[in-house]
Amino acid sequence: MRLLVTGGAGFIGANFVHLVCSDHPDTTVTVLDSLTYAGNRQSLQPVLNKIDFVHGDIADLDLVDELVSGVDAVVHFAAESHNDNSLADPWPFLQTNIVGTYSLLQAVRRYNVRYHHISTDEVYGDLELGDPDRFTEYTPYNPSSPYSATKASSDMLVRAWTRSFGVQATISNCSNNYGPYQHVEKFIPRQITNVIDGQRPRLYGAGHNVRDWIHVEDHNRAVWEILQRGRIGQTYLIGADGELDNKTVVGMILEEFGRSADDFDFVTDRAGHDLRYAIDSTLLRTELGWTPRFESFRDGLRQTIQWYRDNESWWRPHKAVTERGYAEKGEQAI
Ligand code: NAD
Ligand code: TDX
Repeated sequence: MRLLVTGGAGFIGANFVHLVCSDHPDTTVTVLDSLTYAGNRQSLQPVLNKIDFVHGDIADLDLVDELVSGVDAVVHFAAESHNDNSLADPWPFLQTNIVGTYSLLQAVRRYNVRYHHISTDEVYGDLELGDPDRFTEYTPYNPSSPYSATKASSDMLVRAWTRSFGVQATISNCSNNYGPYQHVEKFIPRQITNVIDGQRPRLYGAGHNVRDWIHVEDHNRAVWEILQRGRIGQTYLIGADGELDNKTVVGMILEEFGRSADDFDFVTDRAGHDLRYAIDSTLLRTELGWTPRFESFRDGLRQTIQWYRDNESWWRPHKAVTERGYAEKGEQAI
């Protein structure tokens, strides 16, 4: 199979390319990535001799048309992905997440190429704390942030192109990922690298917001299964029953470094901060037989901490500028 992977220099996309190169070496991979602040060619260093890397924008209709004409399938990871940035400046989110998806859909429609769309559980909005409810494939869309609204919009485009034009598409909506190669702006890497630097982790609001954590490898193995055996037109939710509140996660990180679990600062809350996400992945498990391999979050977290300890040269150049960005957005200890 000849595969086009968009956003392959980002966190999840790079991990996906590593997985495909190691587990499915008969697959030819082309990565299309515009190398925004979140893209890092170094994340693909170990496999650069096995793939084609194209530096370009998914919203470039001519480039996308040319690349899609030469492949059997597209897996679309590229996005502006950080909620806090979408609150500060929504425009790049509309351009990449909506217009970029449109550009890919037009090309896969033209060449009848299989398309898998990577999305997020955030399109469903949030759940109450302590509520037994979880998101399913049939939960109504109710996005809260500019980021999640643009992801919801892109999902809607995929559904429309599938129904109206017969595009051979599947969609997956996954919960919060953690693991190697995640940008230091995101919650877990930010706190790990703060602690490595002798700083205190920074918790938004009261730290009681809940996220449903999944290791990036488990997410990507599910994506591969959906690409191979998913039903066209179907949405699959991906989640590993990993609900934890943010304060608990920060406590676990601190403990792994031998520091007290309450050695953190509360800082300004995120505007519109979603309370809780939780995924019911029954469909994926029963229909495609997927199960997560990372059964223990603590083990996955420990491995991730070790990766950040071992790969300081990967994240160090981005740390100070990211922290400056948070300060400029008005983050303050409360
Ligand atoms: P990321 O920000 O780490 O990586 C995004 C990548 O896309 C970067 O390499 C960037 O350079 C590239 N990119 C951005 N704009 C582009 C454009 N216009 N043209 C080409 N490339 C462009 O993001 P991530 O965390 O790896 O997320 C990947 C996908 O998974 C996104 O679609 C996101 O919505 C989705 N998702 C993420 C999570 C999570 O926890 N991180 C959870 C569920 C779904
Ligand atoms: O310093 C922080 N302190 C803090 O308490 C940061 C950066 C975050 N948080 C909180 C906010 C959230 O409740 O931690 C939680 C996780 O935050 P993020 O890492 O920003 O992730 P989230 O907003 O939940 O979105 C993530 O999961 C869904 C990804 O960034 C999205 O791309 C994905 O769609």
